[in-house]
Amino acid sequence: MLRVCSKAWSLSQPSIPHGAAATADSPAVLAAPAPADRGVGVRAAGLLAVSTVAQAEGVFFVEPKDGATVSNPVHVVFGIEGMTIARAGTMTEGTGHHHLLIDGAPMPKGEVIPATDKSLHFGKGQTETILTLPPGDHMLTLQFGNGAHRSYGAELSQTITVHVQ
Ligand SMILES: [Cu+2]
Repeated sequence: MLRVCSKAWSLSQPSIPHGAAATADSPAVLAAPAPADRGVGVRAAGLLAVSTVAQAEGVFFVEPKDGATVSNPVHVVFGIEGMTIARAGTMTEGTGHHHLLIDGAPMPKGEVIPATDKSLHFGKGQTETILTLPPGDHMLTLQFGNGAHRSYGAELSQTITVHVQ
């Protein structure tokens, strides 16, 4: 009877010496990883659900799609869920306008988005634009900001990469 137990756990624990004490310990050793794995699985599923909801209620590129190969002129269409588009200067809560950062990353919440040839404001409430980009890979970040051009942060942004022919 002792030999049967010993064989069962020795398959995965070959270094544990044979004996009554080791056999008694082994079921606990073997059982421990299973609940831990399930815990990780539940946490991972929870995170996935949260990020899916965030994407559905956030800012996104309608086109081009992430990883797309495009040619000039590049037609870019902006999407937004859960916020209302308003002209620059409108300070009503839950409103703002789009900003397109060319080869730029999302901006921290509250920071004023600069106005440059690589940081474009759509303060009239536009939801699309046409760009001419140098050939090669480019990162495009759509950043939603309030009426005073302050960033709503990474949660109201999307960054994609496009390959310009
Ligand atoms: Cu702006």
